[in-house]
Amino acid sequence: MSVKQRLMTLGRHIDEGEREHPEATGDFSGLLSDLAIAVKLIWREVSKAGLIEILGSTDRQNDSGDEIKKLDEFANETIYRAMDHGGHLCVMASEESQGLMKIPDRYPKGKYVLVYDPIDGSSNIDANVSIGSIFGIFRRVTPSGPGTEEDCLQSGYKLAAAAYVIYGSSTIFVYCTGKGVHGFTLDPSVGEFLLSHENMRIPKRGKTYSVNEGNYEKWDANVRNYVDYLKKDDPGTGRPYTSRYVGSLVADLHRNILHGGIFLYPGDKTYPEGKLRLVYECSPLSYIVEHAGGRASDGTGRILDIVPTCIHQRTKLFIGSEEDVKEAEDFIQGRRIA
Ligand code: AHM
Ligand code: MG
Repeated sequence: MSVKQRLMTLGRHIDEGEREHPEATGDFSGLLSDLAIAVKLIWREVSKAGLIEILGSTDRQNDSGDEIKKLDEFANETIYRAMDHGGHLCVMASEESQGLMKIPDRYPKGKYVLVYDPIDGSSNIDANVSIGSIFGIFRRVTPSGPGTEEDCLQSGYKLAAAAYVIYGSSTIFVYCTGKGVHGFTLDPSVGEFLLSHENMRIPKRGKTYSVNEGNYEKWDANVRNYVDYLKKDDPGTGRPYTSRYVGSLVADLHRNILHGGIFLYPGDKTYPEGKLRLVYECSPLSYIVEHAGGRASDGTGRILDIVPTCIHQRTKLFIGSEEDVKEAEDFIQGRRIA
């Protein structure tokens, strides 16, 4: 019989992690378990999305002007409803909700804060392409009572945990509480996430780049230079790089974590500050990538060091293999040209 990976459920992994902290109250593992239930409910809807009337536009726009799909709303509400009464959280914030998502008065307020993107890659929903969810968990900074904006507007380096999910050819839940990055694949027949990717480490350098190159004309010269450089045929250097762009950040990033590479969403004429959101997209993913041995930058500094000033703040993002991101920073800051 061949040696196989330990048979470990997500729940047991979370419990074992908590047992390493004798002072732990069980709050944190309770929170993560609630989150896993929300994810399974979303997975159930995603996997039958073609079968029921969940697809299609609601003919409304979210705060940022993007069209809200029904599945985004379902996921947004499901996560909120799974997390609002456990007593672990004091406040939540989501890409699909304009303001803070308060814990109802009737429920106890906890010491953690949840920020999330319920469905990432939502433009892919009705094309059956992989989509995902992103989560960040902070400790509250206010002492008690309902959480406030201050609790949500924390730099990514203060995260207590982060997770992402991909609803793809299989559904995978990847999480990090500061001790390694671990991936669990859902076995739909038993409804359990099983450990499939223990202690994920991103290669120091990859040979794949992920960017929406349709924006080339809208980039500044430094960004164009960098992408031109990646495409140059230069035998012996690994270039040209392979281009892979799903259009779901989580899916592109997950592939790059496994195989190495860089994802970039730089500033452009439409989004001078970058398109992606700092608080509930870039910070949690940067936390995970750094813990997997990678790097995440806005081109000039570490994503995790940025202090957010509003919940829906955007940022430029260069994330992935350490050497690739460092090289990108050299180009973005004009220290190198192709
Ligand atoms: P979303 O959370 O509203 O789906 O937006 C974020 C997504 C990322 O997943 C993806 O990388 C990017 O936006 C795609 O944007 P574009 O279509 O401009 O390339
Ligand atoms: Mg998103």
